[in-house]
Amino acid sequence: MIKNLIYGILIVELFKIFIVNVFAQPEGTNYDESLVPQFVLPDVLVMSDGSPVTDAKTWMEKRRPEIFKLFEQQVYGKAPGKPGKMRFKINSFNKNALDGTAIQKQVSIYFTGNKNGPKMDMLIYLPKNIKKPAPVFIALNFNGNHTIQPDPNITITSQWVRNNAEYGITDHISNEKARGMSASRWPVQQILERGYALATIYYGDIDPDYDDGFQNGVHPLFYKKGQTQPAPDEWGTIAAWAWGLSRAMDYFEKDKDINQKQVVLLGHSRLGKTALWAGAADKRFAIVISNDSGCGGAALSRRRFGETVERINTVFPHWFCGNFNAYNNNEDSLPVDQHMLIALIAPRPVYVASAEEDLWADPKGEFLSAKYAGPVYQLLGAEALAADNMPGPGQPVMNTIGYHIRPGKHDVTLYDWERYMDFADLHFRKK
Ligand code: GTR
Repeated sequence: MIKNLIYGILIVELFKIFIVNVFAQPEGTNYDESLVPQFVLPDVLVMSDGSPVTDAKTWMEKRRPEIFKLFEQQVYGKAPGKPGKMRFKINSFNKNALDGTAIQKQVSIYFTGNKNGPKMDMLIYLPKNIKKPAPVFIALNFNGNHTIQPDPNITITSQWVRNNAEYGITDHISNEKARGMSASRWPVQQILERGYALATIYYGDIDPDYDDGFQNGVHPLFYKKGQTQPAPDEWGTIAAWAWGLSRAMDYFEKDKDINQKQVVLLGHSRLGKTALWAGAADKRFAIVISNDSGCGGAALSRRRFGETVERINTVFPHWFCGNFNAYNNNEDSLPVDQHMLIALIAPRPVYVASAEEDLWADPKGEFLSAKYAGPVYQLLGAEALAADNMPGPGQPVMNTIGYHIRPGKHDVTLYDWERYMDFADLHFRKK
């Protein structure tokens, strides 16, 4: 009897290990450094016609626009600009939030100015005892604003959300139980204590994260007459999320509590890819942080280590623009690689972070992008990454470019946040 029970448990455990491994390592995934192919990266400081870029003016006026356009046309897709009419509505204001330690605001941002039209809802926490306007961290969230804190005042999103049996979400509609479910990734109290405000928006308000042929979300708002989906060089979902972040920035420009010159944009994973692209596209973001962004984010595509271009385009066909499919299994013909995405942010401070066990996101490829963006930072009078080789776990490197790898899994932890606040302190409070 007991023997059978033990056998039973053993079989279940073995099955679990099998499942975890099958999903973590789709067939053909390379996790072996010695199998990373030889490759030559496009030179960030050489124009497509071969002419070298040796001064800041040529970078800003020629090479940067050239690279930006390549990312637009070949990777993320071109997004529309700021809509002609927008409207902001403060839905709630609580000056005694979090046991009286914080101010909480909830704001709706209407994309077309129409109060019944599409909108995104922003949740803002402001520290109480600092001189306003406050520097702010902004980050999109994966499950709804109500999931970042177990705070009963936060409006539960009515948008489509990912199902999650543990929280009783089975029909893509969130609920009370989900309040605070992602709280470990959002150390609100610590952020406020260090004098930063925090703003967040549910990414599904901008575009729900599934492939529906671009019928929901913000894409249809901008279709030309007769258009039913974006053209191959027009915005996919990552570019749409990035566009939404720029609309958040439009709002900050009107909010006197927020220091619009000190906006730190942070994103994890697919939202780390989004943060980098949003930071490249919109120079109003003062600091950009990529947490475990991996393929299509900070990791070099040409390394083909962990997640690859083909795999990401297959599993998430809505994230990038149609043209990006041409590089499936064909990374060497990309006219860009991801170090050039980071270079687009220069000379603004940028931070790339990895996790030791997050091989799927290729920590070394993330590090190398931060490193190879260095020559552009130097050309603009800023500093390159102060490490030739990858630092050890828990040994952050910070100047204009920051990098760390921490022990552990694909996640956003308090350790990550603490380093990001150190980095923001370094740049905002150095004078
Ligand atoms: C994975 C995807 C990664 C990363 C991650 C996430 O499934 O392959 O590129 O974006 O999801 O966003 O959590």
